[in-house]
Amino acid sequence: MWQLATFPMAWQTNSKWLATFVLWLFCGIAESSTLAAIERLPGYHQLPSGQRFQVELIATGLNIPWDMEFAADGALLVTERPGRLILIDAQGARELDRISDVLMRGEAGLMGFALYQQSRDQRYIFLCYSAQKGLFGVENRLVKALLGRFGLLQQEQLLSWRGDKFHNGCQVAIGPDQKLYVTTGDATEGPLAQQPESLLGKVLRLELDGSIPVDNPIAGSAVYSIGHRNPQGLTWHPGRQQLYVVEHGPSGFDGVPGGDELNLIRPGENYGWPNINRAEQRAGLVAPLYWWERSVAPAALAFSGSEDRGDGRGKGLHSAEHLVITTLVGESLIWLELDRAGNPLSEHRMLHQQFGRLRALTPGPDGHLYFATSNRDGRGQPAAGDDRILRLIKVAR
Ligand SMILES: [Ca+2]
Repeated sequence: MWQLATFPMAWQTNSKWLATFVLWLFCGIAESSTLAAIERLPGYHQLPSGQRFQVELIATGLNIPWDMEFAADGALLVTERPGRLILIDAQGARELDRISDVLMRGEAGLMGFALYQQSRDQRYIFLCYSAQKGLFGVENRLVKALLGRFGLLQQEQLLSWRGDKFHNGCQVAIGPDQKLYVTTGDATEGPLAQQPESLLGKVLRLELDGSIPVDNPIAGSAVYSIGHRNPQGLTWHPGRQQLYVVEHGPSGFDGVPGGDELNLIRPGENYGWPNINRAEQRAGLVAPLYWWERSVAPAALAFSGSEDRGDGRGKGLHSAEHLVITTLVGESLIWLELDRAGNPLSEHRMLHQQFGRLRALTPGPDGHLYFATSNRDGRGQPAAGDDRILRLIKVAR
């Protein structure tokens, strides 16, 4: 008998990955969404290719949503930076749990997470958050827990490292290789990002039990790449399986403001912070794939699939794809068009200043792109209903 639980995990995850991508590729006007919309907002948003979108409101009244991911059963999980884990399903939104030792200070708090469906009945969550260390210190923690119907069970700390009021990174995702990837910030001490023995200013890679993968670039170390300032978004190209990371550039005290980066991450490479910035070149350091002169504060990113720019039948050299990036300062969804080799071609800003600061972002199992505002984070101007979760719906041209 056909049972999902009997398939090996790698098959399930890779196929889910592919299914999401394929759905997004081919759904024109998909209405098979699992989450009911509160309302479809008036107005259309168009890409230069002519593809049109509308925005639907999914949830209101959240408090600084930081990360979102759909579970295998179609429920949407959301972290709120003050420490709550929210579950949204067909019955609406409810608090699933509250992480008791979260410290919210400055930019710190409960941040990224990733889900792992071990079997039909057993699913895990990996959480990254800040906690108090000593009297005045901040520590970031990576915690694994069983995700039960009524909250977290069997919490286990896999790793901890020094945090700060600012620059904590703290995004988590599981790669197509079934490893756990975690971003860490420089905790406002740039030179630490250049020290391979420090866990700060890095992309880390771990096994799902917290041990160090044997094929990591530095033997016995979780460090996967170095020289990052404050990376908070990561995703993989669904076909090439390459890792893309966005990070915040300097904000004045540590360099000329601006210079936010998109990097293509390769194991063992040095992405240059704080020694190079923007398009500067230096031997042994990797310049960004793309960067922004004026700060947009890129928060999260996801691939959207192909947009046919050619003859309408998906043929020829004109087929391209987009990386969609939420921005906080930029208050928009950036659509970065890439050619087939992954080189950035053009940038289009959508929803500019319509919803304020945008952070959390995830593709849905319905093929739509879900994103959330971050207007209650102390740097925004909350509107009625903020913070909100929204979704972008493709509509017929
Ligand atoms: Ca995540």
